[in-house]
Amino acid sequence: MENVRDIVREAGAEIGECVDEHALDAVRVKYLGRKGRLTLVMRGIGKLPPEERPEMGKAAGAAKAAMTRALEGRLAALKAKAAGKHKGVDVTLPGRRYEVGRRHPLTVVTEEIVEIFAGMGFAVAEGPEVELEYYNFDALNTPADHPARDEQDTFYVSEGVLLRTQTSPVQVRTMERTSPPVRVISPGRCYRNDTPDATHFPVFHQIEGLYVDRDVSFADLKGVLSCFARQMFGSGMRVRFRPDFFPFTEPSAEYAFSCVACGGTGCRVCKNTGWLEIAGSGMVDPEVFRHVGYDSEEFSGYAFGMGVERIAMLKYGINDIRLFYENDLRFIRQF
Ligand code: 2NM
Repeated sequence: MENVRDIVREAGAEIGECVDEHALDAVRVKYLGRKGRLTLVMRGIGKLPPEERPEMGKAAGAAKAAMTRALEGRLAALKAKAAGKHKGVDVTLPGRRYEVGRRHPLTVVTEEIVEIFAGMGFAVAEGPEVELEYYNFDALNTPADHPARDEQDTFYVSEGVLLRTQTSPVQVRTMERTSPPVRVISPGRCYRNDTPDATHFPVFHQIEGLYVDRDVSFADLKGVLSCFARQMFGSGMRVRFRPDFFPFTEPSAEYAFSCVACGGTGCRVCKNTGWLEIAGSGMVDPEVFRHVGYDSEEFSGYAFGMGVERIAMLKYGINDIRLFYENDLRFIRQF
């Protein structure tokens, strides 16, 4: 009997010291296994005198039950502890992902156009989007009664102050403070009171170019725009000029590139003409030179403009200008 009580006490102490399931199993085998200490005691009961057997059998049975409970309790505690440990940091989980931003397609195309003209010697000139009516219209020889000045077409901020409708006022400002030669392009945001549709939006982007020097001719203009067309859309590009009218250039011409979709044979994109109208150009009107103090007898210059959205739509095959302004990530992520 003394022996059984010692066995239970020692087993209890050993179980309490177990730090994992493996150690716990070793203790179970040591006491309850086939040759375990308690097992041997129980086997020996049959050899005891008959009157001692019932009491010893009861004590050994109770000892086995207590030991089994202690083993199960310790096992449950070890499992709970192990589960608790993993609630902290699970180093096997993938790291947190951060979204990476990218340039807007209009930024990408603007930078590409700027790079091409930079390669031909043009510097970038920028100016205010909230502009004086003088720089946006008067200095550009636009008559007081010209429809473009109408509140229907132009956003006025106050008397004589408006949101620029083109980036040419930047060029007027550049000429005002520098003497020829001047060779600049002005990329930037412009505003016109247009109802949005597939090809119009009240905010849009323009890039205008200007070169003023002695003996600048229309042939020089044709040269830079042809060179630009080929760098932007490929060596097969052809450029067409047709007479047009702008208040700030004389003579003026609209220019077109051979269709980027069909190469000029005719398709849906070019409405079977083989040509895509890009924008306007011309030789700077002497009236503009007079406003900035240039002598039009000594200097001549060409100017041209183009819509960034138009170029981007042709480059990427986009059929609706509004997509640039919706910031739908499914669209934005493609560039
Ligand atoms: C265009 C078309 C034709 C232009 C004129 C000037 C300036 F300031 F020199 F007079 N800058 N840009 C011009 C000429 C712009 O855009 C369609």
